[in-house]
Amino acid sequence: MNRITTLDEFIIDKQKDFPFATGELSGLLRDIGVAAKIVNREVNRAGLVNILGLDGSTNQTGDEVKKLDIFANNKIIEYMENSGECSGIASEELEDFIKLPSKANKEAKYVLVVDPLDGSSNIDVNVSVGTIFGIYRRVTDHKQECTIEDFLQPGNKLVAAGYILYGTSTILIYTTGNGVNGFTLDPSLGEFCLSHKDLTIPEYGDFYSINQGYYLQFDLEMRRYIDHCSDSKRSLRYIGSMVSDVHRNIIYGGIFLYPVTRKNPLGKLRILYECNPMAMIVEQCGGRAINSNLERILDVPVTSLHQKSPIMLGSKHLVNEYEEFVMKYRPQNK
Ligand code: AHM
Ligand code: MG
Repeated sequence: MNRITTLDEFIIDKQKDFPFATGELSGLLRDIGVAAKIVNREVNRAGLVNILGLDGSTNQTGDEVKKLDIFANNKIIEYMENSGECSGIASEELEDFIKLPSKANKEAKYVLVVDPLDGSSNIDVNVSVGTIFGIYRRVTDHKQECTIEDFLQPGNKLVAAGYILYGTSTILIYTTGNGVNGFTLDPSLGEFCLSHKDLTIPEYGDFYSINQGYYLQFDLEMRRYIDHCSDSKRSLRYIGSMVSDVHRNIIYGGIFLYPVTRKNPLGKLRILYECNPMAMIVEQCGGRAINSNLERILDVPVTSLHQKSPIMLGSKHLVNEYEEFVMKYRPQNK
């Protein structure tokens, strides 16, 4: 019988590949894994909150009951504070980044960017949600507190990225820039166990994921591309939860598109918390991620914490095809 490999074992084992590694990144990844288990527990019992009448202002212990995305945000911050490996966090839930105190004699050299619960509007209807995270090495003096410069780095500087999908099972996917691996939570063991080794995305795929309800708000090239997907008898699959939609496309092959619309002329998704980490994972799986100017997402300069971006990512062939449609149909004066 094959012996299972837990997330912790895997992380420690991978660290051996880097003889000068200090273990800080490994520690940080392990702490994210623990925070994910706690968020998972709360996501799973979200439905009970109403049944048990806990959605008022206080819970059994007298604490205020928080919305799940705020709970996830706070839990991740709490774990990072205790870990001592992380010097600051920028979160989709927070207007500004927060600085974490470093442990004595130890200057944390990483910062975390996170969307604690992406797609959280889906929770009340029992649809999958996810956590997205990215880790940057600081660019400022590690002996000082972190600054905004540590966060405003392009995606190509990410040292690690990952997501947790709270679906029919809970899966944690991560990369440190050397391939992608996935770990499924075994509830009986309470451990993430290696389930998707060296994950790759199919080069072709039959799925396209886009909010087609905005069709009339899309630009011409996007409308033509969608028509093409439909003409090619591809299946439209859109959960409205980026992690779930991208995960399916990684496994089966497909493209996820969140373009500019009249309502969101800069796109809707945040480059720091959503686009960059997901782009790194998809690229590491062998796929592509670009914006509507056909720039590689990971090379786009990041100038503010909540910067938005249009994004198209997934199987290489499908993203290449989208690129061809842009070149063919984009009006010359645009
Ligand atoms: P959120 O971070 O507020 O949850 O929003 C992000 C989500 C993505 O997961 C999803 O792809 C997108 O918003 C859906 O948006 P829309 O309802 O406009 O299609
Ligand atoms: Mg989000």
